[in-house]
Amino acid sequence: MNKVLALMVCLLVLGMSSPVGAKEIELSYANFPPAPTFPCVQMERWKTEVEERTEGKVKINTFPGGTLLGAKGMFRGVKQGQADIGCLSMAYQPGVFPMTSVAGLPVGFTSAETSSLVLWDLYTTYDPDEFSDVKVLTMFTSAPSNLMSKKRVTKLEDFKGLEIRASGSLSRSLDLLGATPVSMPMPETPEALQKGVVQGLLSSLEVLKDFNFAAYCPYQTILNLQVYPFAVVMNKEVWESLPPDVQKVMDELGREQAEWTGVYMDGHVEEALEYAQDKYSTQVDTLSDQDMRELQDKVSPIIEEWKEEAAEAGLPAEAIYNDMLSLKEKYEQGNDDL
Ligand code: DTR
Repeated sequence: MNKVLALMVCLLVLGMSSPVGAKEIELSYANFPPAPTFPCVQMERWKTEVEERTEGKVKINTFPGGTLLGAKGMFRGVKQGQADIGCLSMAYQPGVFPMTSVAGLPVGFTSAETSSLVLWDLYTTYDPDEFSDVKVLTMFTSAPSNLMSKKRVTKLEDFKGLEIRASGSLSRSLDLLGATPVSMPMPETPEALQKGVVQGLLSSLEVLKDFNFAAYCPYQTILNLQVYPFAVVMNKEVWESLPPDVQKVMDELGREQAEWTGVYMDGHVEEALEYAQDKYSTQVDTLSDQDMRELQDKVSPIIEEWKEEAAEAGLPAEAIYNDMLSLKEKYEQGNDDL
C-alpha cells in the first residue's frame, strides 16, 4: 500500500513539474555581479521583454551574483554551454576583444546612452571575429568612470602612490596618472576596500549606492574617464536551435536594449550621487581646467596603444577609431538618423 502511495506521489510531482501549457523554451542567463547592479537590472528587463514579446513561449531563468558563471569565466562558460546566455565585461579579459575595446578608450564620453549606442553601432558595422563563436544579443557600457576614494583628491598630484582598483584600460589610466592600479573585477572590490587593500576605485558612480561604496569612499572626484564595454552573448548552438520568430524578437531587442541600459545607467548615477550625499554626506570634487587638460594628455597614449594592438590583430584601427568619434558626435547632438 505504502509503495502504491509513494508511486502516486511521484507521479503527482512529475506531473506538476511539466504542467499543461508549460513554456516551450527555457534558457539560462548568467551574470557576474549582484542582483541590484546595472548589468543585472538590464538582464531582468531583457528577460521580461523577451517573455512578453514571445507570449510565454520562452522562459528565461536568470542567475545574478556569479551563481552560474563568474566574471572571468563568463565568455568561455557560454561558449562551452554551461549557461545559454551570459553577460560579460570586456575589460576583465585584456587582449581578447581587440575591436570592441575601442569603446573603452579615453575619448571623453559623458553619457552611457551615447557610449552604449556607439558601441552597438560599431559592433554591428564591423562584426568582429572576437565574437564569431557566439551570438551577440546586445552590448552596452557603464557610465564614465570617476574616482571614489577614502582620501580626498583635488589635483593630479594627489594621485601619486594611491592604490586604486580598476580593470582593463582604466588600470592603465591610473598608471599614467602616477597612481598604483590594482586590477580586479567589480565583485571582488567590496572586500578589497573593506580590508584596505585599495584606497578607492575607478568606476561609474552608481556603485556608491548599488554596492554601498559611499560608506567607504567619502570623496568623489569627477574625471570623466573611460566607460567599460559589456556584451550579452548566447551559445551559438542554442541560438541556432531557436525558432525564427524567437530569434526575431531577440534581434529586434539588440539596439533597443543597448539604449535602454544606457538611459537607465545615466539616471541611476544621478540617484546614487544623491543617495551618497544624503546618507553619508559625501563630497564631490572637480579638478581645475588645467589639470583636466593635463589628465587628457597623460592618458592619451592609451589611444595609440589600442591602435597598435588593433592593427596587429588585423583590424582597420584608424577607420574604427574615426567611426567611433563621428558616432559619438552624432549621438551627442541627438541626431539618430545620420
Ligand atoms: N566600472 C566597471 C563596470 C561596472 C560599473 N558598474 C558595475 C557594477 C557591477 C559590475 C560592473 C560594473 C567596473 O568597474 O568593472
